[in-house]
Amino acid sequence: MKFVIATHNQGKIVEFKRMLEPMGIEVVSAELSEPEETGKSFAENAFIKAEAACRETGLPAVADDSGLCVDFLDGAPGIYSARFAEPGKRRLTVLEKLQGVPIEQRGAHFVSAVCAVFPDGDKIEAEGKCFGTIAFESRGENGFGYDSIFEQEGRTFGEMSDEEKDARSHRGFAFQAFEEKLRKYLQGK
Ligand code: ITT
Repeated sequence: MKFVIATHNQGKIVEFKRMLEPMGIEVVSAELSEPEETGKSFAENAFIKAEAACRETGLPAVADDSGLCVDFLDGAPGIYSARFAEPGKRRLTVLEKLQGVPIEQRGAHFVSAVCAVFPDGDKIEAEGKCFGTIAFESRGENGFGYDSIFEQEGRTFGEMSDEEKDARSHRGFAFQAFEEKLRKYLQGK
């Protein structure tokens, strides 16, 4: 089975491959437009991206809409995580907004909504979340996006190996649920 990966984010491309290839899925990239993410939820935006890629390529397509929700910021940046501040300034902006905030109030979680759309209009949706805290400073070079400021048990995702992150990340959980749903979907075909 072949899926077009509907993302322009390099970090996600790497993780999609890591998660989909062991399921026996061939992942292909394509020159895709970037549809406007007008949804009001992660799930709506994931559908918008997967549906557009499926329509453009005629192939099953899979997308993820994800983000970081910070308790102290009432859940921001949330679905606006990619547009929260200028590229390169997003982590620092979160750290600045939490300056002086004690550890007990630094709770945060990541969300990943995964959606696959098939040329006949069928879709599969799955969601994953993971909980942690916002670190006091950026640490670690692995991963992408907010990984170096999101901490679990004293280490940021940026300090974890790929395997460690995948075993506990929002995207790891979303793709675990997705795999189960895809298996059932294919059985019913
Ligand atoms: P596509 O829409 O093309 O997939 P994007 O980067 O715009 O790429 P989103 O709209 O889903 O993707 O925005 C997600 C934001 O949340 C983006 O800024 C990411 O860096 C961040 N993010 C998502 N998953 C993450 C992860 O596993 N680790 C760190 N940051 C993450």
